[in-house]
Amino acid sequence: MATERTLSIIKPDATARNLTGKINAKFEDAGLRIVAQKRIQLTPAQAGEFYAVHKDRPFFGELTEFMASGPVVVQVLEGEGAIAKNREVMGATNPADAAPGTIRAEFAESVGENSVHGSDAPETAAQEIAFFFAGIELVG
Ligand code: 3AN
Repeated sequence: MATERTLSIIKPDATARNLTGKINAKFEDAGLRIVAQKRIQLTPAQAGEFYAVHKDRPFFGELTEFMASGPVVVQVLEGEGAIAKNREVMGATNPADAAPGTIRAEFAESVGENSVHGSDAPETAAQEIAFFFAGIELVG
């Protein structure tokens, strides 16, 4: 399997509970390398732009408001099959369905406040990485 990069976000519910290090340990223990990382605060408009694909979903307003409610840590994870591996480490969207040991099973509070985001395909990974990072920030 090829080395891939994927975009990860540690969401406001997790930064508020000081879980950045515990979540990063899950990525690193799974063999994912954090090759870029920064802590930022999104505006509701920026969150809406990032989640534009969900703009017609009933939870769009709640989602963008939540993502702008506190700091997030945006990061690029690299590794063999990183996109699928990261989603495995994250667990299912709804923490009630997330497998034991996954980030969402251990830390997520609800389907909305679910601690982490991860890209779902190579095309979205490339777009989402470019949304937050310039090429010069990705040193491998
Ligand atoms: P995932 O993040 O697992 O790829 P998506 O792409 O279906 O899940 O949803 C994107 C984000 O929208 C989720 N991470 C979650 O924060 C939010 N979301 C999804 N479904 C709901 C829902 N029913 N109610 C509130 N927020 C939701």
